[in-house]
Amino acid sequence: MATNFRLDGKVALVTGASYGIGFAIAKALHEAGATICFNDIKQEFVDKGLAAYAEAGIPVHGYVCDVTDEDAVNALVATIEKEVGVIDILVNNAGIIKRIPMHEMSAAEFRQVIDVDLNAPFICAKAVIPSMMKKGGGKIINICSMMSELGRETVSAYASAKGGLKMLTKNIASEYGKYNIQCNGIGPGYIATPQTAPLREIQPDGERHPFDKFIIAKTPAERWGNPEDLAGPAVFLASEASDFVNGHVLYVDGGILAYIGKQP
Ligand code: NAP
Ligand code: GCO
Repeated sequence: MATNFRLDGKVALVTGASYGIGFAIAKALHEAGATICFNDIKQEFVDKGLAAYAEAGIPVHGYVCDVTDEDAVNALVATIEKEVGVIDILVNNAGIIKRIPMHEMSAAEFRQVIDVDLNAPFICAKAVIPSMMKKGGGKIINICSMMSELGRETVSAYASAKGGLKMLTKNIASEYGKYNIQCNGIGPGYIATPQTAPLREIQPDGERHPFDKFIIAKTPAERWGNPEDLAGPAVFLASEASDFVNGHVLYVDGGILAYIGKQP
């Protein structure tokens, strides 16, 4: 049914979803009927996540797993299949950023960002695809970025990874569309989460951060996004309603990519 946005009976894994965008997406998928699994890199973050989901009244399965570790991801997927069921929806959300001028960034730092933001989505998608093929379909949603399209000072590794993730999205769609697997991206604009907190810090003189003002001037909606702004797009891309949407990146950016920006 092209109008079926429900996810009843579906199992979803949202990576790095103890808080922030991942948590909001997991909550939305739960409200649409899916059973939620999430992971985070350390037990203390999983515990915090479990407490946050419990407070929101959402039953979840939480696991410790570093998404860059292929053996650990394969073990996680096997455990979820045994304890919960085959993963129907994978959301590759876990991500990091390092804001360092490129000429000062070490190759090790660059690699670390590529490892979490690009290699890990490959590892996680590779781990779930065989069961999706056997089951007759599945949904993979990669959390991309404005930096899948644009560059800016200090984020060379992040932009390289998120640009690569856009192309990985298209390639998974190309390679597995015939198995009824849809792989799409969500490209959030500037969303108020811990990841972007340094860009919104109030200055010693009480003024808003210059980057905060810059983003408001660049966004037709004239505000930062909230993690909840990604809920509807995630449910759409996880549901039957998007069964003929494949290899697309849905930018949820308040219009940033359409706009030249407000004249100072
Ligand atoms: P966040 O608040 O920093 O959350 C990211 C989550 O990923 C954290 O829970 C983090 O764990 C987890 N994580 C990091 N490395 C991991 C690993 N190796 N294994 C497992 N989990 C790991 O970020 P967010 O702002 O919610 O962003 C979520 C996603 O959206 C990221 O991919 C980000 O790049 C993307 N995004 C964000 C924005 C934005 O404006 N905020 C915009 C566009 C795209 P810890 O608990 O260790 O931190
Ligand atoms: C930055 C930001 C961005 C956002 C986001 C934009 O330093 O420019 O952190 O990269 O997090 O990915 O879509």
